[in-house]
Parts: sequence; structure tokens; C-alpha cells
Amino acid sequence: RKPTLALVGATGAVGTVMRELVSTRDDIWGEIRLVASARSAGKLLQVRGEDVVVQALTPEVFDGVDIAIFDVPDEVSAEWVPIAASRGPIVIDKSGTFRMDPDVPLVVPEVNPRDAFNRPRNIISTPNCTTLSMMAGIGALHAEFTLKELVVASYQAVSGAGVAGPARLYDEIEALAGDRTVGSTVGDVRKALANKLSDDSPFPAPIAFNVIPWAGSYKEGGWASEELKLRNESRKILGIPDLKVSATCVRVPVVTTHSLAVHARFEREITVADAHRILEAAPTVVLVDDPQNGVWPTPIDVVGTDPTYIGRIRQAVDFPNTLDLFVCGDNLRKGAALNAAEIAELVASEL
Ligand code: 2RA
Repeated sequence: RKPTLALVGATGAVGTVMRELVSTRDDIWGEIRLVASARSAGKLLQVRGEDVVVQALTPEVFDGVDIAIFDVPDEVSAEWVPIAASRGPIVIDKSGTFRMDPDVPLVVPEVNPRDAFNRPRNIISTPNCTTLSMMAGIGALHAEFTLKELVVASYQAVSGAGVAGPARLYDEIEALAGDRTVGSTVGDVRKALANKLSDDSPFPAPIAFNVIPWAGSYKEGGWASEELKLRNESRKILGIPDLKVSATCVRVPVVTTHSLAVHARFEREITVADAHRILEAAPTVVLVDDPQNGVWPTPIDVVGTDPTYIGRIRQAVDFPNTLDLFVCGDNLRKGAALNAAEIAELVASEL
């Protein structure tokens, strides 16, 4: 019997990519059940070329399900993931709710696949998209050179904030288009937008023609939640509890694909050639690193694809055993839906 899969949150930004992925990857699934809030129940959505009726989130919807992938807000996961897990399926949860629970593994299949098979609560967590964008590459380098410190600056796409993110960016660009002076005087962008758009943006400042040094919610000490996630999740996935990590997360006017500038210190000397050799051999990493010829990764050349792209690899001049590099990864694919699909395929192999 082929396993039954439930996709919970099937109508969201990640849910849409998830349906596309299960329709195009190896078809290992029997029934695929689509689940969403009562508001979306009854809708028809396409999976594997067929219309499937969306079912409402109820305890009974998980009966007979082998694996359930949740992509819903934290508070919905907090309530419903334990209910689902108690009714049988292995639950793969994309929210932040269980990631740091010691009884819930946090899995990136390229880095710590074995952790997926030790899950006391029947739950597996998948990391935040910002952490995930760099994990395949950093994990491969760590496996040979032992990572000691990470200093990261992120350049995060607006779709990380859900479907409202791109909608707001497009609205702002449309509202500003045609004025070839806007952006040259303090306050002019805010004023132009205030005249044309409501202020219910998912972002705390205009995102068109701008960058915003903030992603997530406020945490003690002035940290943004995304920055602490990067630190805590990297430590857990890599299995280095004392890894030193410091991050600054920035939202940029890119639709989809997060980028990260990474400063990584290792236990021993590592050269650019070492990094090229390791990353070229890493199956899900694409090395794009020929700066003399203007070759490096950019989000618009990465969006819609599965791998992590890495370039601009340099040996830090003033910091021993340290590389600087630039990573791009599609935040909706490897950053979210793809990692969950890969975990599902991994654990389905044991059913
Ligand atoms: C963001 N990392 O980009 C978040 C999404 N989980 O906002």
C-alpha cells in the first residue's frame, strides 16, 4: 500500500508550492488529502493533475493518514499538530512552535537525516526558511572542517511574509511607478504611498525602493525573532550546541529567494579551493563562483529552483580559518515546501 499524505495549509503560499512539488516529484503517495481552514473547505485544488476537494481541519481528517505536513501559523500548529500526531500520522511541521523542543528533531535531510528517525512526540520540525537557505552548503563545509562561528546578514524576500508580502511589494511599485524623482528626498516615498495605499502592510516600513533591517517579532535585547532563529536552529541542526552565531536580518524588495552573506570560521585552515571541492560534490548545492567573469548567484536567477546556490567565496584576509560567501535559496522551495517534502519522502521509506 502506498502511504497517504495530508497537506495541511494547502491554500497558502507554501501550500501552493507543496502541491506543485508532490505533483512533479517521484509519485510515492497513495491518497493525497488537502486540508485547510473551514473557510477554504469545499474548494477544488489541483494535485497531480486532478481536482481534489479541500477538507476542513478536524481530528477525523487525520484518520488513515501516514504522514501529515503542516504549513500553518504557529498558533494553529500549537493546537493541531499534537492532535494530528495522536491520531497516527507522523507530523512534519513547518511552524516555529516545536523547532526547539528537545523531543522534536529539526531536520535538513542533507545534514542530519538520522534525526528524523528519533521522534518521541511523533513530530518532526522543519527549519525557518532563512536558516534553511544556507544549511546544505554550511553543513557540507562543517562535515569536513568543523564550524566554530557564523556571522550572517540576510537579504530576505517579501514572500517570506506569506502571500501578503508580494502583493504589498507590487502595490507599492505600481503606486510609485512613473515618478522619476521619488526616492531622492527624505520622506517622499512614504508620502507618495500614504496618498495611494492603505497602511496595512505586512512590513514595518515601505519595502519598494528600500531595505528594512527587521524580520519577525521583537525579542529581548533588541533582537528580531528571525535572528535568534538563525542562531538556535543552526546549532540544533548542525549538532553544535555552543556554535557562536550572530545575525542581522534584512527585508529587501525581492519577490522570492532569500540571500545570505555568511562569514564562517572553522576549526582549521580552509581555502577557496577546499570550499569549491566540497560544494561541487554536494548534491543539492550549485557552485556559481567565477567573479572575474561576473558569475555569482542572484535571487532572480535562483527563484523557482530547488538547489542552494553559493558564490563569492573568499578566504577572509584578516580572520584565520574563515571564509566569506554569498548564498541564495528559494525560500518557498528548499526554504519551506521542498525540505518538508524531502523529510516526508525520507520517513515514508520506513513505513
Ligand atoms: C520570513 N523567514 O522570511 C520568514 C518566513 N518564515 O519572513
